[in-house]
Amino acid sequence: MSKSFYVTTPIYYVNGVPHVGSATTTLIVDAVIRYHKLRGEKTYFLTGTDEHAQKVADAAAKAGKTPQEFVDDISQRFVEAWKRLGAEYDRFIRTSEPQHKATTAEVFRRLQATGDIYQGTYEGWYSVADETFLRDSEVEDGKSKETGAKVERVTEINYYFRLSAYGDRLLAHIEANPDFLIPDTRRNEVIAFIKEGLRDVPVSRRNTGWGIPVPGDDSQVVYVWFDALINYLTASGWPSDGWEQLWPADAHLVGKEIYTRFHATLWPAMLMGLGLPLPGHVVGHGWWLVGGEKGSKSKGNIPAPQDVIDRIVKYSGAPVDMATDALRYYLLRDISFTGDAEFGFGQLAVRYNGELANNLGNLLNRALNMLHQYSAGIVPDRAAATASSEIVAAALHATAAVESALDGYNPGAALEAIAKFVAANNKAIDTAAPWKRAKEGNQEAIDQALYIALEALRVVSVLSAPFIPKAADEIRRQLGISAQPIRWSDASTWGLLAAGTQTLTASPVFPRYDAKKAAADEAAEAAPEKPAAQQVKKDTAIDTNLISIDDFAKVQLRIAEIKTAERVEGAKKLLRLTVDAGEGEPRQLVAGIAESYAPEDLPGRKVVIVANLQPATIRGVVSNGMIVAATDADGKAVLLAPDKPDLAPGSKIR
Ligand code: ME8
Repeated sequence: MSKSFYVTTPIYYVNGVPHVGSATTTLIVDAVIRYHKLRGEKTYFLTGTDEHAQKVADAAAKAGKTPQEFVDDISQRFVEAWKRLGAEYDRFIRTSEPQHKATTAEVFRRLQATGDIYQGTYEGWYSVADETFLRDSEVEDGKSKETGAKVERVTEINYYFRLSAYGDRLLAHIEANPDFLIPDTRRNEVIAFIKEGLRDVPVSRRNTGWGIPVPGDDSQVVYVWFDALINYLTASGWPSDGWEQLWPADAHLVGKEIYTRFHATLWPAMLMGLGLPLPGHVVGHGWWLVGGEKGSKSKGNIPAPQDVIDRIVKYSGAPVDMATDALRYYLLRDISFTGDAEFGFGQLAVRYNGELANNLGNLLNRALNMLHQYSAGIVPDRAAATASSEIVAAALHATAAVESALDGYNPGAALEAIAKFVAANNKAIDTAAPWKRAKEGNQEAIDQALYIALEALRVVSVLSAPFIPKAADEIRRQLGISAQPIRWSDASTWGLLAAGTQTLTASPVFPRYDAKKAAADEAAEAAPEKPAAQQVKKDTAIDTNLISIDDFAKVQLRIAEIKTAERVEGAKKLLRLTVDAGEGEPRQLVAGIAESYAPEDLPGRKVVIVANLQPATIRGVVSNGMIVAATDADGKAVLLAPDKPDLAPGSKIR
């Protein structure tokens, strides 16, 4: 039997309930596994809970429960949360299970037999919050220098693991397998950590009644991290027959704080000691920050996934399934692998409205609406005629980009490629302008434009299925192809959408999220007693949701010169502008400045534009970017101009 593609999440501590941080790692694995499943591969997705921590026993005592009662309850909360998020795991492992206890004892015995585990006395520091032993040099003022967590002095008869013997072998493995550690920045960190010199690590603690007893020595329990890492092997069934169908894991996905010390050093060394193959990849992502600090269970500063879903439902009116997919989208789109990312409802709204409601939702809506208007909702016979369209090449390009991103465990890059492909399609419809062709009576041109858009949406339904599975199904339902199962290979075959397919009338998959109302409600909740005047002032306060320099660098601000300006018919506030942004050809923008500026005063003025904003259609006019303006005390727009009037259009603003 062939080996399954096997990927794991960390097993989460049950000292608190699931939050959007733990949800993110689970969803990354879910997206990767779904992608491999769609490719027809045999897959195995492992997640679960880590139950023997000291902090879990402490939390149980605080709740007035026995540790076992406590972990049974919280573990179930993880099961439920992952089900609600659509995480299709194959096994939910719990370290309090008999099978895991037996495997851990077996690993311990084997490493004792080879001399890799030996007896020694440990006196030093232990941080319960991080469940980590620390050296004197890692402690300052009773706290871990790295995490700030409180430490306690412990003296216990202990067992050690001979980690110091594995430095050279680990370095050799990392060298020989350049993609073992992902991303590169973490690989460099690990190499530096190992080169500093590895020391043997304690692997047991005094038995206080909670944990897996050390085989043959009931006075000790196995150190929780040693026990926890073994879960990945337990799930394979090792050492019973058949374990090679799962082991080695193809990848372990983890957050950065448990990367270097545990998953990239201790765990591979343990496997080397057992003579077992190492996992294919260890992939580490950064943290969601909340107000600049790591979001964590113990601080309670990070929302539960369900709270975010409820909020999306409340402010968009989306059904729960679509709100769930919207949360999946945001977490997978914006989690950073090289740095950290601020979790914020503002940014969630930007992604939701910009990429789901506007970009994707709009493409589906307008393509179906026009198909119903011009062709009774029936897919035209235009596959052959559209095969030379630029969109076909773009579809292949997007598919390749999504594959390479997912092969590298980078869902954000995959979603970016999909969003670009959808935007290219919106642009292609604008250019083909079926509504104009209708006035000319050119049905062939209409059919071609609409076939391209609908077929592109079919491709998008395949590419986006690992990330937003319910929305992908909904797109296919509206396209009239829900009876056909999704297969990954169908993304790269143009023309599969059959002529004559009866589509449904469009209904918005992602209704707009009312970010203004959400922000207003939040402000009111935060300051119910404040007088109105003070609340107005809040508008000018600097948002404390800090962004990183990398986030800022994503916004391309440019100097542009206004060439023409005219009012948009029927819209009091809007002007249609063409501007020279140094690109050779002028670009068209729509700006809400008609109440502050007369069109005839504008040509020749230099302004600042956001050049890489996704195109939007405002009152039927396409806007490629946005002019930035300040607001004066009366609420009027004030354009910003460079200090040097002859500054060339296209000049970058940093
Ligand atoms: O460390 N941002 O469990 P844990 C992003 N039991 N991801 C986050 C996050 C945040 N703010 N907070 C948590 C443990 N995570 C051990 C693991 S594995 C053999 C044992 C995610 O409950 C991230 O994946 O503290 C992180 O590594 C994991 O949850 C830590 O979960």
